Amino acid sequence: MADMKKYVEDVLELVKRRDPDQPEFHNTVKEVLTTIVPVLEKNPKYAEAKILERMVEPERVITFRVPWQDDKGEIQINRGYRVQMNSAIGPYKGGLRFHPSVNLSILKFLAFEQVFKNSLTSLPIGGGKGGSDFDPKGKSDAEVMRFCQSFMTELYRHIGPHTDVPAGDIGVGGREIGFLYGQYKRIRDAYDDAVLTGKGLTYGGSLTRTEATGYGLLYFVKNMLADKNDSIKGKTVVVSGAGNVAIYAIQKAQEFGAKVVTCSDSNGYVYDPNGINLAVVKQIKEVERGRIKEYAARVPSAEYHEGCKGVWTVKCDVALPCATQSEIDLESAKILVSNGVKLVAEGANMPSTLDAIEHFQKSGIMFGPAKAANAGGVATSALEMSQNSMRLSWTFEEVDKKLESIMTNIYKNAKANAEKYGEPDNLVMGANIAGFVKVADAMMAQGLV
Ligand code: NDP
Ligand code: 2IT
Repeated sequence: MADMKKYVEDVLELVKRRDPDQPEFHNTVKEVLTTIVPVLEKNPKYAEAKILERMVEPERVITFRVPWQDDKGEIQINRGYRVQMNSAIGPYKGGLRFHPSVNLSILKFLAFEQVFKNSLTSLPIGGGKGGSDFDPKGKSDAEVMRFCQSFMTELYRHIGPHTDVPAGDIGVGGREIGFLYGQYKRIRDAYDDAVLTGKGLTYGGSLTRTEATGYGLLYFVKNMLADKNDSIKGKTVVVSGAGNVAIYAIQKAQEFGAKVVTCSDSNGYVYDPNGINLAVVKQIKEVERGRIKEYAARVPSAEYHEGCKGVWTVKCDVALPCATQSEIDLESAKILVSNGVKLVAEGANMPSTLDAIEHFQKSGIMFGPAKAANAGGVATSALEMSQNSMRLSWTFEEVDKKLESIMTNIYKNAKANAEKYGEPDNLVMGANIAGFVKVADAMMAQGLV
């Protein structure tokens, strides 16, 4: 039998040689490929068909110029991207990120993750990701609109309800999706509402999509704990971030009876021993688009600390990273473990570095990997597409119920594969294997794609 460890190492070398300047992409490829070796050993057909070499090469990468005019009349030029990674099981699907740090390495990592995440949802969606190095912070609504219109003036030709369906991610929420959809519709002269998800409720959006990633994370955590005859009720929870994912993770955690004591943004974190007052967070972040520092000025029991890394020094039972990639490094993982954390589940995409994950696993911490734990957002996006196609809308309760059952299935599928391949507590391996097999089989069935 061919040596599959060697095969994986060779593919990793190939990826590094081709794109030496893409560390985030290297990391995610390494995370996925090193954990699926047992499946490759059982099924040599994947190596023979060069499935891994195919998967690490995006089907298509588009980069484009985005010129726009700011409120002072000055012309600004940003870079736009769409990475169409894999369409084996459905149209490319995945968010758009607007953040100054956006580059091809980050978008390829996100698109690669998205392929396996979307496969896990059991819904017919392929994987993609896009965005821009545009920074929406401090921009007026009019500037954001002009940027979105210019961005879509190029992007529209590459997307469509049966081709590629973008949504939100960091820096892209309901406001941006509205501007993007308006411009798409003008250019195409068609009410293709299933071309974007995360739309507003008055023009084809789905109830529960706003809440879905955060709620889904907590449904996943509920399943993890239920397997150990435990629940989150009464537990102390540390959450990072104060954006879409963090806010609705906090909301559901509180509903489940947990005490959430932190949230954060890229400047710092707040610690509130009385439990985070979510109405205040929503007012600051969703309404005023302000900084989380404000929270401490409004809530007397809270302390504000500069620097976002300190959030992992707060003692907790459960840690839910919901801000961004690589926010938990080995040092933070060690502090969490020595402070007695029992469970870590990822709301953000790849928030834990590879050595941090290894440390959690070695220490016997329950670990819920991003592509399984945060799949509720994209799953609900797929439900939005279904409703658009059917020209009807489901109630909040209907969508929420479907979301919960999808998250339970993802958990069970990841767990079953972890057990099948001999590492019952390794959900990283279980999720990667479950996600991989479906995409690989679809690629095999479709010939040389
Ligand atoms: P938002 O833009 O709504 O919020 C992002 C939050 O993370 C903000 O509080 C932001 O703070 C903080 N943040 C961003 N960059 C950094 C950084 N470099 N260091 C520290 N904090 C940072 O985005 P979302 O909540 O939608 O996304 C959060 C994470 O969840 C991302 O990893 C995203 O890919 C992932 N995700 C999102 C889904 C969705 O449906 N929206 C679905 C699945 C995963 P600041 O305001 O200072 O920038
Ligand atoms: O990372 C993600 O899964 C998302 N940002 C959501 C993508 C989507 O298409 O809803």
